[in-house]
Amino acid sequence: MTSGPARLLRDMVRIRVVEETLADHYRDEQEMRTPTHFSIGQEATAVGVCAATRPGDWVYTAHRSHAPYLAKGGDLTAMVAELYGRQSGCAHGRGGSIHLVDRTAGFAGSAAILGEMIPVAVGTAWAFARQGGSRVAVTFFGDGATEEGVFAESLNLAAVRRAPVVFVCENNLYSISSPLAARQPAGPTIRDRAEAAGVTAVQVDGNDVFAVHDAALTALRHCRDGGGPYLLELATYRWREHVGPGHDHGHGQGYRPVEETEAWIARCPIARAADALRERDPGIDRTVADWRERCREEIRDAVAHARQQPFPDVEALLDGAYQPVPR
Ligand SMILES: Cc1ncc(C[n+]2csc(CCOP(=O)(O)OP(=O)(O)O)c2C)c(N)n1
Repeated sequence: MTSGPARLLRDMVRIRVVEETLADHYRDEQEMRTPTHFSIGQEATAVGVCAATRPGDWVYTAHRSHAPYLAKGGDLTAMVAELYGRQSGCAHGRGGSIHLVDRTAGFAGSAAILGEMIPVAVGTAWAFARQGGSRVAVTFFGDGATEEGVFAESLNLAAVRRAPVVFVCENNLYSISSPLAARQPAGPTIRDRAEAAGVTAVQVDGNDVFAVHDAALTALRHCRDGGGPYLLELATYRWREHVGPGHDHGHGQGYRPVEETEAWIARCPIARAADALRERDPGIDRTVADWRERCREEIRDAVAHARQQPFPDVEALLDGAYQPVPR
């Protein structure tokens, strides 16, 4: 039973197991020399949206990249090798966690500069439209990125050109340790700001994978039908620290109230999806346990493989960094 709703649940379970395992290795071994931004707790946004895309659609993300990469079908072995800095990594060991790419899967790239990939996705969408056909570009970013000027410029250009781009804001309330309420005036939401720029926009519960998926299907259809850009503002929450494998609530860091974090953990997107499916499939918990076991083997193999791979040659580190000037 891995079609439709069950597939959405399975994909979330896989991402959760992969990230939990990578976080343990990261903490215990100190071998992955790359900053890691885990999406544990936010799996429904990546899975709900990416499952609504087609293979020809391109996905871009910011730094919180593992979940959308895997949800879009990015190669797990190549991702893990990238985190370990190996030549066989998806960016040849030069990018790390923040610079994932798997063009075969339609995962066009992720980048660390806040807002950087938003205009790139708009440009791609505009190119798709000019080529004809029905391809769509999708760009994931956090609420913090919406405070970059390029976000407003990108909304504007996308609206003027009716570019087939889906803006996916994973609103997890914080930009590192800064709460949204300290950064934005009370009143206009991110959805409101998009609408003011002429972009169709909706707010969705980002921990409800089925609601996210339905909204994403609508957004992508709207783009394919020539309706112009669409923004999904998805309310969600990260369970771990901003960067790194640890938990920061209750550790004296104090920027997130413990009760707030616990309330969001109680709204776990995986538990909620399993609850919703249990009525139709009373055996769902057994199935989830089997998936978890299989995913543990898959990630164990990927880590073992990565650790045997060579690092890039020092002399080759600039390969791909510069392009010859065309004459
Ligand atoms: C232009 C720029 N300014 C600042 C930073 C430092 N920085 C990295 S992540 C981050 C916060 C991101 O918050 P958000 O966009 O909400 O994404 P989240 O981490 O919550 O998923 C900041 C300020 C950066 N990478 N780029």
